[in-house]
Amino acid sequence: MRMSNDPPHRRPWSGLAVSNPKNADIGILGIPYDGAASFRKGAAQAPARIRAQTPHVAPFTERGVSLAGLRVYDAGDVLCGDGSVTACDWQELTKRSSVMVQEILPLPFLVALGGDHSVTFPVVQQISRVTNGALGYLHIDAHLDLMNAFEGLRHSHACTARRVLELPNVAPEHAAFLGIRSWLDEEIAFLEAHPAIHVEAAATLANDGVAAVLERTLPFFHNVDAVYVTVDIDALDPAYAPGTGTPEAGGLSTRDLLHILESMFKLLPVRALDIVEVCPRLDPSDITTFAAIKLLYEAFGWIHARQGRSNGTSE
Ligand SMILES: [Mn+2]
Repeated sequence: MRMSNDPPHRRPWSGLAVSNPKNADIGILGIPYDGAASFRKGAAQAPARIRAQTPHVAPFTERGVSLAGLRVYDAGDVLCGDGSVTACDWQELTKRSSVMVQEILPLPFLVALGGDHSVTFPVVQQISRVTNGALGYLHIDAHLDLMNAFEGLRHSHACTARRVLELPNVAPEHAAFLGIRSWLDEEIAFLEAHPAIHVEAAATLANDGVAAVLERTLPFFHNVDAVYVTVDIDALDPAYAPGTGTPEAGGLSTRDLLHILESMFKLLPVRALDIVEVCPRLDPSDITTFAAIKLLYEAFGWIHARQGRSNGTSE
């Protein structure tokens, strides 16, 4: 832990962290669980690694907008049993995640840090419970995660989106998948049975460009009450995010992903964001961790601008 006489930007979350959730703009929780990863575990280390690097990042967006005044409440990590989350039972993890999500649900915006992609489900579930109408689900990933079960597990990280689509207010016509470049027979059959689901392959995105993809995707979220955005860091090309369990070549650039997310946050009622599958032990030079932090800090900027508008002050 750094000394408290460090300059503010040398503190966790670049000095934006507040110790009291009351009146915070953003609530963060870590879910350091990788027990549902099918290959190359290690994402459980990501919340700690991401936090540890935040004192080395300036509290600004990439366009030079100061984040000063943004109040970020970090609720810490979901822990269970003896504190070893990796060995945690899935049911217990879900229960404990739900309790911690509920603590920060009153805040205007929620951020969850995985963990493998399975940790998305308990967070979306809680968001769906407090969303009166339709909840949009934007899944940015190399993989669809639409398996009913994978290697015997219904909560495998390959089943996350399938479980989310079982929630009562997440309809296929309000679900979009971007960056996809890995497919399984059962997932293709599921998509054929649910043609309302919108899928943009990474190859299509590269071919048509971000603007065309946004134009096609945004209408799927018209008339929803809230949108949940999940970012599996493996949506990025391994050149930008090598530190992840199941890399797939041919992915998005960080620039394109920022462009997509910026439009989503500015045009849609995005209520929560998670970033999952960062695997520090496979991450030379912390490239992937810093990519995740860049996405987070830009999201902070978009939320800060939104809060400024809702408070009646200028951006
Ligand atoms: Mn993935």
